[in-house]
Amino acid sequence: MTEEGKKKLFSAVQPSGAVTIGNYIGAIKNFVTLQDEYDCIYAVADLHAITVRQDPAALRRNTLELMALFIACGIDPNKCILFVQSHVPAHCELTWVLNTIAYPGELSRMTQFKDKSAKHAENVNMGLMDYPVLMASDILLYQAALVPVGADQKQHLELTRDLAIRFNNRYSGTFTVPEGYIPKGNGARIMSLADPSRKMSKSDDNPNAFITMSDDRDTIIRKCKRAVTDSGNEVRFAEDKPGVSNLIAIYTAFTGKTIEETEREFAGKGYGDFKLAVGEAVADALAPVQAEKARLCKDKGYLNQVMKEGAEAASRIARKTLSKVYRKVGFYQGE
Ligand code: AQP
Repeated sequence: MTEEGKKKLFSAVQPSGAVTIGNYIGAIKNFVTLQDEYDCIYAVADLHAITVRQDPAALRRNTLELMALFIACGIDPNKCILFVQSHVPAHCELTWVLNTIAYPGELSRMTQFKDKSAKHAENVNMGLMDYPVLMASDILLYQAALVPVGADQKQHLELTRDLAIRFNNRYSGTFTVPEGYIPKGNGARIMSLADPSRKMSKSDDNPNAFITMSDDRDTIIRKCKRAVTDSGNEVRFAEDKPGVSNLIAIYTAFTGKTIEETEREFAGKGYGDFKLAVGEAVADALAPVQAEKARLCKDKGYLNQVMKEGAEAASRIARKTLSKVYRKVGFYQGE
């Protein structure tokens, strides 16, 4: 499990659908890179997922599959703590306390709350508004110094820092104030293939807007071929070319090539050749991950064991912080 002395790092992904290459490039890819340097704690955020309506059977399946995907992508349960958020009750308990120092005004101003409220107008629930407080609890429970997330989560991370500072000021130093680890430049925010002005999201109604980590080769290539591009036919990374720039970001993330190398590689070639190459690069990179994930999904006993051990290890750290918080706010704990 984790080692003493290293800085702690926390992050999570919601099992709210099939994980996209946006989630992978913005978050999971970094989870793997950082696991040797930090004491890493990664969760499947099922408590967050129910802030929008989920089919219960699909949620259970997605939870197991996400755990398998983490491992198939290279996260090593012997180096990191891997667990399911609802298996550690301290997340809900700390959320309650932090709710008492969070203001409705700041929560209703969050971009994700506004976007998701508009998208799920029939189900604007308190959990949706409280999402960032639960996220703050996730991070602060583990005294995480670093949080690898995509750029879309920057605002929530800022709120986490505000809540930590607010609590520390009111009750004396309790929480580590975390820093974000957001991929630099083009990988931070992968955009929708159907509308490059919106981020790629696993809950998008249009399946052509995203590539999932389990899409097969033909589907990946078809989606890349259909991706919305810009006028002209020059493969160049530029602000006035959001569609092509997004495909370049995806291509560089999966091939390890730079933007300049990519522009040179496709100089004089049209969008058609480039889109095919993007599709092939993504499919080639995902094939071994998909095979490993399929193997792991057949071994439920192993996945259950990882989750159980992960929840136990996470609980040990979380309860320590929670008991400190309870003491600070004045809850009687027996003296
Ligand atoms: N398009 C993206 N580009 C880069 N990073 C992204 N992330 C999400 N979308 C992109 C990062 O993935 C991690 C896990 O995200 P999440 O599942 O916890 O929630 P999310 O940000 O709300 O992701 P989705 O795909 O948009 O899910 P739904 O549709 O269910 O809301 C986070 O670190 C996030 O930054």
